[in-house]
Amino acid sequence: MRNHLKALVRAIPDSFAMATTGQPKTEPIDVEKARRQHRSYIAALRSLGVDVTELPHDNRYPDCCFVEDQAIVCDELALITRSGLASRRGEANAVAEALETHHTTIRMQSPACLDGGDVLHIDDCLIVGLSGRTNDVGVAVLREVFEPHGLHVRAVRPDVDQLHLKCVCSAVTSNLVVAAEHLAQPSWFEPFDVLWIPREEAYASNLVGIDETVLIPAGFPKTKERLEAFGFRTVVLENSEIRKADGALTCCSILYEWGIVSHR
Ligand code: CIR
Repeated sequence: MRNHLKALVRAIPDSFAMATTGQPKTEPIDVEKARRQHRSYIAALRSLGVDVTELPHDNRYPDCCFVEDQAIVCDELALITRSGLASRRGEANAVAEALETHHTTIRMQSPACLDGGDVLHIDDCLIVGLSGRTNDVGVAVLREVFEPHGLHVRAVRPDVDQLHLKCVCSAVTSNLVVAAEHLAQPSWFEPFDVLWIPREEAYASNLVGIDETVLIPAGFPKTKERLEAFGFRTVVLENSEIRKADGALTCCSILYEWGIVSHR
């Protein structure tokens, strides 16, 4: 049985329509709709027994709701990252303050860069993507902080078109990854099992698994079907406005186990 699950989330700022995006801004972000979608996400986490702490938004940082990028938390240790996007670095202070209450926090320093969206934590492995947001020095810091605590760090190189590693894969249980065909490489995930989903549904490879339930974004029927065939219950969440800001489900929380310190 796993430990108690906690999540740190951060409210959507009034400035969310100005969030960073690499996509053409064809349709503007509807901030109120984004807030409704975000509230449903939080409600879904709570309904699954996750203890959620919500930080207030900060309008100076349009991307501040994407807390995942700001810290890597494993057991009692929290590495506060230094985002690969300079305009997002100020977001880390509030996240660090919140984590300091219960964790030993370490702050990543220049020239290291790493976004949490590049770190897939599965069992005792941290698979880290060298994307445009994460550099070799960031990976070295990740190793330095977590390897002495029994975690293994493996660096992989996602396609240049991907914002983060977890745009094409995420962990659904402590032994199973969901990954997009042709965009993720099987060797990245060895020895774990992989449930492959079609490339055209790659956005849905970013999902949140909690026990036998998986939160998935709306609009990806093949992924839903494959997960259900695998025995999971799916909870479908509308995510259109978060997606316009290049966000997905994992990036809206820092989800970590808490309680008994693991056997590692
Ligand atoms: C950014 O470009 O940094 C934000 N607009 C999106 C961050 C999404 N984060 C994530 O997937 N971990």
